[in-house]
Amino acid sequence: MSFSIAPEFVEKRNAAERSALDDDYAALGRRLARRGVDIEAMTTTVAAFAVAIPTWGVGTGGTRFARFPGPGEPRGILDKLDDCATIQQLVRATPTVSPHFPWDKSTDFGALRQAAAARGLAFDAVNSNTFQDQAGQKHSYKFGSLSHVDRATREQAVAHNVECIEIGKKLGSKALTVWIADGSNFAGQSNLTAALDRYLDAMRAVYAALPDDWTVFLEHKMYEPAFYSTVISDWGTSFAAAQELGPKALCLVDLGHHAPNVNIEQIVARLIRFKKLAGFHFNDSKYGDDDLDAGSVDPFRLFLVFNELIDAAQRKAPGFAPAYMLDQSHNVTDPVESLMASAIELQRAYTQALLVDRAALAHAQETNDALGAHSELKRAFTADVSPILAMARLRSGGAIDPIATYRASGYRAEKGKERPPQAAGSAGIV
Ligand code: RM4
Ligand code: MN
Ligand code: MN
Repeated sequence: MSFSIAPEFVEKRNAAERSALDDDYAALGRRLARRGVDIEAMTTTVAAFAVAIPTWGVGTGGTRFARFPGPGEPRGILDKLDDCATIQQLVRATPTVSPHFPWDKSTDFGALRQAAAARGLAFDAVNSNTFQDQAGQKHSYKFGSLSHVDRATREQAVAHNVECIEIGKKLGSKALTVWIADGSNFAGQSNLTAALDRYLDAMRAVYAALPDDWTVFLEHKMYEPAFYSTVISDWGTSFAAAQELGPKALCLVDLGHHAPNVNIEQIVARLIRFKKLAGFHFNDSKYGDDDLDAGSVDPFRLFLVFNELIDAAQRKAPGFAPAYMLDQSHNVTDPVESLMASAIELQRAYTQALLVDRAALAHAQETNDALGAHSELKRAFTADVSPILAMARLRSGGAIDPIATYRASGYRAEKGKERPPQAAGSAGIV
């Protein structure tokens, strides 16, 4: 029997923290009521917020220099599901899991779907991987995959993506995320136009394999592992490609995949405007694709992204239904703790964005009151909404303080005993 945190343990911790929470919640409720905001309605909305956990996020990540594995790392997809279920048990905002293939390959995907359901989880978008060579693979991706100069290599990459769709159908997914590492390291190495043409041609074949109710998410990234140019380098290229492919192709925004100082929230607004926003890979960054924990470097930027999302949701922007996923690499923390903290940070930004008085903001904008408009955002951003988040968790059966509860449960130490270290694992991004 593998260890899991007993519900009674969570209840006991909650009971000890309950009266302080009730106090803080009542005080915040009074404060919000003065501005005509009903805290109860807010808590109900916040309790419905959900973000998918990436299976590769529950393993310890690494850099190109080293990886420092932690104790009790997941050995395969079932262990990963156990960790995801623990996150969901305590946080109650992460009911889905986004798998990556072939990392999460299984011999029986029907059984895998049931294994997830037995843990209260479902599968979100499936991710393909043509950025690594797999054992026994005929053609190497060293010089690209969907945009490779060699047709047979491109066909192999297309076949892998089609296989991911087939797997996703068995898992109950409705979307495929395609990120390619294709690009070049030297000026002149690649014909920039021809590489994009080959990508589009290959993606047309992937697109053709999508079931009617599926979408494909195109994920752009400016650099790494290719350092001179990447084929799908930015949101403009992603948008143009999605436009050419058709209505089922949408653009995914990974927060770490942009040029420094780019206005990400404006990109989000543009994609919403043109009905091409697929959703997000949330994380945070200081320099590039750092894959740091969401909200850990620039929580204001995260808030501004959610500000655009709430704006779109409230004005019922046509075609607006973004998928929320985390995509992080946890190198120095317990991944379960990082993912819990990140899900809470997203929920916090979401709640703060809900607090923006849209009518007051619009009035300030229309009267050219720049500071008034900005102050409206800052007022919402600086509100401490923690009691709403904790109450939403408590009412959904989660923990008032997920990280403290997790630490006190001894989960990681138990997993350390159950899951002896492996020589090489599929966990994490290395
Ligand atoms: C990439 C990108 C993809 C993720 C891989 C592991 O930088 O963010 O979404 O699948 O990393
Ligand atoms: Mn990503
Ligand atoms: Mn990335």
